[in-house]
Amino acid sequence: MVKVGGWGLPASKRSEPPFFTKNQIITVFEQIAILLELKGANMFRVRAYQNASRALSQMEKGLFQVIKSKELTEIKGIGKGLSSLISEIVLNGDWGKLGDLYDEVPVGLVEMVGIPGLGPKRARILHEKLDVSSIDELRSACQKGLVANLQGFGSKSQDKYLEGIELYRRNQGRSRLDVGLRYGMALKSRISEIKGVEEVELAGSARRRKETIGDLDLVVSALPHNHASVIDSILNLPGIADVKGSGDSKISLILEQSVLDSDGVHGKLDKALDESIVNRSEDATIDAQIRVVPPETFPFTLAYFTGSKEHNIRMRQQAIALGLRLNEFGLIPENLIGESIGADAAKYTLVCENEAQIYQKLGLQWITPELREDNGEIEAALDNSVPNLVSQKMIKGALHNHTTASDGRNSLEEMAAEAIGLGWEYLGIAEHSPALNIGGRSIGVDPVAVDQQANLIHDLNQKFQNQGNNFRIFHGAECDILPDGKLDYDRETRAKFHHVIGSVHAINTWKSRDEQVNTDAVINAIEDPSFTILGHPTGRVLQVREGFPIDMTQVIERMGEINREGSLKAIEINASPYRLDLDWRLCRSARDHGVPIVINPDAHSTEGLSDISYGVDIARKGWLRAGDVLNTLPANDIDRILAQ
Ligand code: DGT
Ligand code: CA
Ligand code: ZN
Repeated sequence: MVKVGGWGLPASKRSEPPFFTKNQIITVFEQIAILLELKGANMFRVRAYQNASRALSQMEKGLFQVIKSKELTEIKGIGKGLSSLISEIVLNGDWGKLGDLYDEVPVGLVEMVGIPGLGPKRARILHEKLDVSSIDELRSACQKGLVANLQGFGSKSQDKYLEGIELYRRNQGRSRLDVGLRYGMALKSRISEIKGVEEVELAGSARRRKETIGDLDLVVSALPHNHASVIDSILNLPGIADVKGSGDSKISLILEQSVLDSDGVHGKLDKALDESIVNRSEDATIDAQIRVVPPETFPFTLAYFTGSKEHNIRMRQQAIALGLRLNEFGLIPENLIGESIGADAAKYTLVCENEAQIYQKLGLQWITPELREDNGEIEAALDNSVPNLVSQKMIKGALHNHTTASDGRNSLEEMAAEAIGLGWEYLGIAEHSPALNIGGRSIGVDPVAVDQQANLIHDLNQKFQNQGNNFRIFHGAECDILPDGKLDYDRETRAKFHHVIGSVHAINTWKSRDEQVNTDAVINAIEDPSFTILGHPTGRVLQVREGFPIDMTQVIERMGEINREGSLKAIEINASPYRLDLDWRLCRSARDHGVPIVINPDAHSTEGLSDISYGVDIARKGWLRAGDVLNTLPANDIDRILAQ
């Protein structure tokens, strides 16, 4: 059996139909398509599984219902053969011969498909021509130059695979923040419904809002006489692929996608994410460690497992200096503790009803989880100067979003309506400029279309005004920063926009160049008078590719200078969970240099606008206050500032 995270046929946990859920079948069919491609099967067979899996994910009705009413064969994309297989799976729990396929393909080959930029077709060729059957063998073939010499591959592919392997190894077993949070929130919500549970919180890196999550940590409070039944109920929740371990107070689980499905109450998976970006972590599993503790221990256990480890070490030192011992069980005076250890010592603990009281007893202001990275938060808390961080309700709009005029999926009106629904005062549209090519085709907006969009925006704004609606659209552009540091469009066209977001997109060119050359080019673009906001500054895509080399310190310093001279030059936190770029580690430096930050969802659809929440998380993690974030300003102020 293939043992790659989340690969293989699931086992049914039910004794009557439906034996498997729609999502389980979707996942298996996606995997089967990949296995068939790796085996070199007929492309029609591969497509049949791909199409069926897509049809299932777009189907709105419940699968069991559709099967019972014999409507499955009427669904477009599901052929006759697969429709009867699906019925077998759901009604009898029988996957037919699909299990064999998992045994026929070498595990290493499946793992290779997890490398960003390497699909099943090419993995098969590498296997056949170079006898490569694992990631390690592929790496050594690349290092020997064998891949570069292979027909149809070349040294570019070889370099790409080497970088992809590096990235894969580093990210192995980690999930993007949005994926981790969805699973985590779903599990939290399911646990909160269990009888006997007093309280449940997400801890660990998810609570600290790291850009990627290794495993989930949850802390559950329950009265001791309920522990056994609570643990039993948790083990019987849907969405558990495997139980790695379970004791009196600790459970270690592997969660699969079905923790999310059912009614949407427990969190839905957004399958409509940008399909141009390979996204494997959605199909993968995620581990969860759950601790069940009595209510009086809960705040200590929560604080401990929230981490970070570095923050905990500082907290413990703080305690020691006061003659106290801090651990996951309590805050215990050294002179009382004697020989007792662990949970036993907890009976001597000082009473803390919540986390804030733990911090208070250590002479500290409470520190919000996002800041707990030992980046100066302890010093700030000692000094009563923990910053008052920006929050989502302070956001009044966003400036970087796309519509169908470039590569977005929704119209201007639809995007505006969604923004109004979010309570925003404005929406900035910033379509791509003509230089941006995807698959040899420009997806940018030419100067004529720019004027058309300007008129459309003018009319819509007029309409909002006539309706007494305090909402407006700002007409910007996401203008390519060309490799030579010039901006796309001519000066006259650029002058028409409310704001110009300069972004690097020709990433391969920039990646192959020297850091200083890139830094100079970006600074050159920023110095252009029309330039207002630096979009996704490094071009990274989390778990897919690193950004291009650039010295952000120089960029931030130069932007600070220009701001002091009176021209607005802001940096975006691109809030798409694929990017989260500017990195949170650099936010405070931008702030300290007087460079405003704009949190932008870079939405390509109405749903995309709500990605703003991840950007706010990252801004908070980067110590930013409302005053550091441009789009906490009301529309009139933004209008005035952009007009300068
Ligand atoms: P992850 O899962 O890799 O994304 O990162 P975390 O931060 O969730 O780390 P994890 O899951 O290993 O442990 C959760 C928290 O438990 C961690 O942030 C701090 C605490 N913790 C774990 N091991 C230790 C340790 O050896 N010492 C201390 N002081 N704290 C620890
Ligand atoms: Ca964790
Ligand atoms: Zn962009």
